[in-house]
Amino acid sequence: MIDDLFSRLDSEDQRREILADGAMLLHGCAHAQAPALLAAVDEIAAAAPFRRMQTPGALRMSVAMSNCGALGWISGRQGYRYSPLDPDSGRQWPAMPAVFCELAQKAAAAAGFPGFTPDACLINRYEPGSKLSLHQDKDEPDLGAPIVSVSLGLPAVFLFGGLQRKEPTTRLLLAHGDVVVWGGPARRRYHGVQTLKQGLFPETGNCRINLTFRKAGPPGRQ
Ligand code: MD3
Ligand code: FE
Repeated sequence: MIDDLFSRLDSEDQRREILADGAMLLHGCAHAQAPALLAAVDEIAAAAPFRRMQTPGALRMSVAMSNCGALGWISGRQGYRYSPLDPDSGRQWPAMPAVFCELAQKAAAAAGFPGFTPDACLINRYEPGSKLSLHQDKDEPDLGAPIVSVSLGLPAVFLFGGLQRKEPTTRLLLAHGDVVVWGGPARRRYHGVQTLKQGLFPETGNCRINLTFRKAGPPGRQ
C-alpha cells in the first residue's frame, strides 16, 4: 500500500527530503489524491464553514479554519483547545473522510511513524494576504505522535525555526501536493507561514488549503 502511494517517489520530481531530525518532506506525494481531498474539504466546509477565529488577545486570525474528526482545534478569548463540538453549530465536527485518514497514516509510516491514527484534522484556508505567525503546536497531550501536513493550492513560504522563538528560521516553499511529517524533536519547533501571495489556482479558488493531521486525544489510546 505504501509502495502504491509512493510509487512515483524517486522518479520525476518525486522525492523524500529530510528537513531536520524527525521532519520529512514528501514532495508531491498527495498530488494524485488532491481532487478527492479538495472535494472532501468542500463537503466538510458545507457542514462546518470556514471561520476566522479570535485569538486570546481578541485579534482575528487572517487564516480561516475548519476541522474534521473526533476533535477540532478552536481558539477564542478563553484560549486554545481541542473540542469535540463545533462552537458555531454546537454539533460534532464532520467525520474524517477515509481518503484523509489513509493518506495521513501512509505518509506517517513512510516517514518512520507506523501506527499513527489521527483523531483531528485542522483545515487552514489562506487567501492572499493571510499569514500564520511563528508558533509551537503544543495543545496536543501526546507530543510523541507526529503531525502530518498536506499543502493544496497556491504555494506558500513556510518558516521553520528552532525550539526557542528567537532562533533563526529557514524558509521552505510548500507547493500543491506536498506532504510533511513532523515528529520526534521537530514536533516542538517553532514554525509559521509567510503572507500568501496572489496567484492562480482555480481548483482551490485561488487560495491555499493546508490539512494538519493530529492525535489530539490522550496518550496511549492509539
Ligand atoms: C512543525 N499550519 O496548523 S503546516 C498549524 O501551513 C500550522 O497551515 C501551517 O502550523 C500551515 O498549526 C504549517 C506544517 C506544520 C504543521 C505542524 C507542525 C509544521 C509543524 C508542528 C510542529 C512543527
Ligand atoms: Fe502549527
